[in-house]
Amino acid sequence: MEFEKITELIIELEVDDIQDAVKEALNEGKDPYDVLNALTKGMDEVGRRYEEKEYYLTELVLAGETMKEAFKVLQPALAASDKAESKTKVILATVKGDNHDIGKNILGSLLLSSGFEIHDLGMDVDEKQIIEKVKDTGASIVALSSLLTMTVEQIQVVHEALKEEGLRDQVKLIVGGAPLNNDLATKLGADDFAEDAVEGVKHIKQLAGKIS
Ligand code: B12
Repeated sequence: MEFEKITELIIELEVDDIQDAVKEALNEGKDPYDVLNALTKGMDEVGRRYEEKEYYLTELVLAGETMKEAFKVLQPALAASDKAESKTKVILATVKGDNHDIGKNILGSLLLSSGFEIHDLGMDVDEKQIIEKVKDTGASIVALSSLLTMTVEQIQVVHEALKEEGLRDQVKLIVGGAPLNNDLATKLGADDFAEDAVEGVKHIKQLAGKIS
């Protein structure tokens, strides 16, 4: 199974064929992270086509579904490829008003594979749900995703709410998503930003004091 073929299946929205292709690649001994890379490349192209108005919302939804199918097969392979580490608790959420969860889910899967304990609150999550979860779990990391320019300020809302509850010093806040960068993340009160999910895992390991 060529990586180009996997990328193509995402671009062509082949929701029924993607699992077999991923399985085949893994059976051939391909590195699960290379498979992830091929899938992500496909999503990048889907995004480009959407921006160029070659694809519409229907295609975006299908691309999301295709990605989710692929992940059902890829996730266990990613988990097996990493050694489990001690369980730092991470709360994951896409911010209020935002219904994009593919990037967040990839980060979640990679973190799970790296031995983190994940509490995924889903999408469109407000600050109250996050506060409640921090109190419930005693999590030390909150990882927020925002894909819409319109919703990035929700990061500041969460930062302020954590401060008000006296919880801000107990948790590290890391954020990601296309409209964000290091400067903006800092301005919004976050401790850290990462460009993609693989970098995100590295940063979260650092924040958790697992690597220096
Ligand atoms: C798929 C998609 C959708 C799907 C989402 C399905 C789902 N379940 O997620 C659907 C169809 C629902 C959708 C809806 C909309 N979308 Co949309 N969507 C996209 C698209 C094509 C791909 C996003 C994606 O999944 N990428 C693949 C993943 C793997 O990448 P990612 O999300 O960027 O995540 C990576 C990194 O950012 C990072 N990361 C992400 N989160 C986090 C968090 C942390 C802590 C860390 C460390 C890292 C990290 O790691 C990830 C993996 O490496 C993008 C275009 C694009 N090129 O990004 C537009 C895009 C994000 N959408 C856009 C828009 C405008 C919308 C709509 C408003 C459209 C509409 N008119 O209704 C709605 C909004 C609905 C809502 N309230 O949220 C715009 C946003 C523009 C902006 N800057 O505000 C974009 C950029 C397209 C465009 N150019 O116009 N969309």
